[in-house]
Amino acid sequence: MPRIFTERTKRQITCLDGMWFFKTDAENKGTENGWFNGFTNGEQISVPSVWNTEFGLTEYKGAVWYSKNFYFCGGNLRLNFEAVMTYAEVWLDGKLLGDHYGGYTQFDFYVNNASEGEHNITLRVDNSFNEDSIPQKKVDWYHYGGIIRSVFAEKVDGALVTNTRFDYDLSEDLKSAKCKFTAEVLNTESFEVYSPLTLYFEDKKIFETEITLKCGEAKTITTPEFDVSDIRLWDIGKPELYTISAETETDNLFDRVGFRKIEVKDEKILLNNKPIEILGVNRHEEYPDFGFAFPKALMKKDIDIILNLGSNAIRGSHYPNSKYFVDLLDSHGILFWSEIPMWGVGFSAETLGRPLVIERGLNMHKEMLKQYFNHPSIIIWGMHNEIPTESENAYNISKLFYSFLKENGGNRIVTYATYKPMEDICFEFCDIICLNQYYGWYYGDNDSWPEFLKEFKAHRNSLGFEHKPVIISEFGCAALYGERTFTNIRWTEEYQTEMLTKAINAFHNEPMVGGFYIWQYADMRTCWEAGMTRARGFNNKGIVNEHRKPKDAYFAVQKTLKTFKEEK
Ligand code: ADA
Repeated sequence: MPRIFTERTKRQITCLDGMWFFKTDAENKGTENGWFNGFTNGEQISVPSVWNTEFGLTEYKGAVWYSKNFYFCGGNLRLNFEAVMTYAEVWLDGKLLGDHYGGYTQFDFYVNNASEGEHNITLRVDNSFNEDSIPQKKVDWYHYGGIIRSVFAEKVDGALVTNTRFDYDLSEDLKSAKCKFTAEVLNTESFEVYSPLTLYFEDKKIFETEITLKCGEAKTITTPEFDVSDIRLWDIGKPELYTISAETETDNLFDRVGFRKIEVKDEKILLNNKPIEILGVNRHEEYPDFGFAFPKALMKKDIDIILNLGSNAIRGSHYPNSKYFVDLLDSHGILFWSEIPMWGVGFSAETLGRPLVIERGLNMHKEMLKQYFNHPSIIIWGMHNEIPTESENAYNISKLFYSFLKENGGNRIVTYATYKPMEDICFEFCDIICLNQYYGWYYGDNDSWPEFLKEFKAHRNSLGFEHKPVIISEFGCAALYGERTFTNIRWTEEYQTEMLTKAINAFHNEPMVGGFYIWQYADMRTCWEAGMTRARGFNNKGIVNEHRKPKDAYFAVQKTLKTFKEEK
């Protein structure tokens, strides 16, 4: 799926979305049978999609193959995959190009001097799990598999601009900034290339140099520091954006940036030097009829529904969302928390010590940072969710991820969500303490919140972290859409309404709490392992159902958030 703005104008880009030939490989015989040479008959599937919405494949886990012929005009080719669930191996005309692990981030391959004419691209995609998988088999969402975002074939020549990164440091009064602009360039030709490289901020040329790249060489070029004055700040509901671009003789890359300052000071979260209260929702990028191949129109609709609620923040639980969605957040002034799918109880303390798990986790952070760095809406990098943070292995992994994200992640809060507030030993590795708690659902009742907050505050202070604000990163309860009774019992809309409004008021009245993310925005399909205890096989804690129909709680939360605004 392209971005919401034009990213490149010098490349010839062909979108390979549409019908692909497809077959399952339950016996794992495809490689042996030479399927990587391509197949262009039999069943077809639409790309992007998840195979689980096809007849007979709802519960299929394992290997599948995709194959498609396409016309290429000749020259150097880039094959660009926005996201494939979960492990992908890619062949062009029977030749292995490489592989990629991790279902929610982009990856690519370059082929030098591809001939003009028809080519075949074939993928083996595997969504099965083992002890080194991220996430592990036990998650509370559905085990979808497939090419979930778009695929592109691009003709590339000469010195390529492969990525940009815009760093800035705002002045005290936030009126000007010292900036640095970095461009990554690459030569995929079989000969040395030479090109001017020009970097622009809006229409202004800010840096010009000449680059020479040997065959296969990549370079990272950073401008000297430059000033931008009279800054229009990016803020909640005030999405001021600027365009940056990098250009060589044969290529260019545009992106959008915004200036904003996020900071944690004396128990408060400050955005652009002003305290904010995060009024957020957790959102899975999932719709049961399309799985993770989430339609663009529904992204826009979700944003409209969430803004209409009075919310100012979304947590992308529990994986990097489509860039198209994050673009929409940038241009609507909504705060975003982006995290990797290192989810929960699936991870034992032992698993967290496995070298491949650590390596994959770090690599997922690296990819997320590189691909999402310029988005002003991302104010939080999330390292993991509900892992056993009472263990030494969780301590070590948190330390590693935290130092990587603090060093390379720009002006952002780094945190993780814990469900073990009293046993957690990793609080030194977060800028704000984020708690997932389910009073009124799994334990306690709807009146337990003030007492819990009091106890946790004493605990936090006893650990010496009184300066760290707390966010309730998850709280909620299930309500079946339309389920009402005369008695206020669990699973009903009135119980959910009471639960959420009591909790939200308790958070709002406790100065230590810097905000909350309701679990969750919309009902979503969950996997068999978790679904056994979940009505309909869905996680029903949405304040809208899976078709985005509002439950009573939606309007009650809307009303509560309105009163918070009126207080100001
Ligand atoms: C956890 C988890 C969520 C969801 C939630 C629930 O906190 O992080 O993904 O599973 O529990 O509904 O129980």
